[in-house]
Amino acid sequence: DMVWFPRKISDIDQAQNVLMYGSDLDADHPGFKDPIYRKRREQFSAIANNFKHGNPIPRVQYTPEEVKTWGTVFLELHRLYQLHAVPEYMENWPELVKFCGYREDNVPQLQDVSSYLKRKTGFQLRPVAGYLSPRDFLSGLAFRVFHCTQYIRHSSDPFYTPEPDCCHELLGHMPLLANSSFAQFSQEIGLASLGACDADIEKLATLYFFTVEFGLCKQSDNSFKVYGAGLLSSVAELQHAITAQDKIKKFDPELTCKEECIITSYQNAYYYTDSFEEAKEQMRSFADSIQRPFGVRYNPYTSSVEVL
Ligand code: H2B
Ligand code: FE
Repeated sequence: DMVWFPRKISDIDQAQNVLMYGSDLDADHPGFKDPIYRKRREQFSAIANNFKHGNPIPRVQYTPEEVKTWGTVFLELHRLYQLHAVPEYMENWPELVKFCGYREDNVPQLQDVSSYLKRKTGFQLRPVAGYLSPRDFLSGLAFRVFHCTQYIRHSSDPFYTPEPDCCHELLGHMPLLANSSFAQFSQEIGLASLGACDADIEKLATLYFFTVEFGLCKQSDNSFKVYGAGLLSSVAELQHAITAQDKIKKFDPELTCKEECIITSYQNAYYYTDSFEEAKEQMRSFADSIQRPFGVRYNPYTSSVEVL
């Protein structure tokens, strides 16, 4: 039997398996002992759980404390981007400032970013209550839907979060989803995941992790610049990755897909390609090697997947 997967974009309403946190926080989470934070997180969970494809994403009035946490992260990272982010990341920054309210004193609204991306690369955002299952997360990418958390990390530790939050999404992921080559790369990983067996989902999730979350690109002067969102949203690990040159290896899907993803600490290794185009080519041939008894083709006119 074929495993179920979304065939049309509204089917994503049925692919919302949140694995961790959601409204119940784990004991080692910095917000666990803070009843006000937990209560606040329930509001964000309600937005995500009530969301249906095609709805506008509700706007959130962030509290002064939340805006302060955002501002702290924003300022520190923005300084590092000038030095370490790939040019493709910086390219769209002025538009994010202009159209989406990227400022130290303002947390951008998901709906504004979603409208901007839709115009730019066809990507749209969907609010999610926490860490989504890799299968569901990847299937969203097949339709150019990016699941985005809307809550912000706990104020006690602006530079650390054990789970994705809106600082990670907005600063780490959004600028590159506005790049058409990167958007296509993301969608191709997603399409390769549809209906794949669990073992292949795990390989694709690992490749996603070491590219989209932790990847680097070699520049024409042989230096490395960062495009991975996990690095572009972590002050400490960004500096670590860029100075640990012996840990930077050439991306090779066959080998990289067997590496361990470390969620709560620094990676043992980071992977680079010479360009997004190269990562895309390599991912494409890897995806072709995945055994599926059917093919899929995305129809952009109907936002649906044809099974061949
Ligand atoms: N869920 C959420 N909310 N944000 C992510 O960035 C994310 C996710 N990443 N689930 C996924 C898993 C990714 O690391 C891969 C595909 O497992
Ligand atoms: Fe991420």
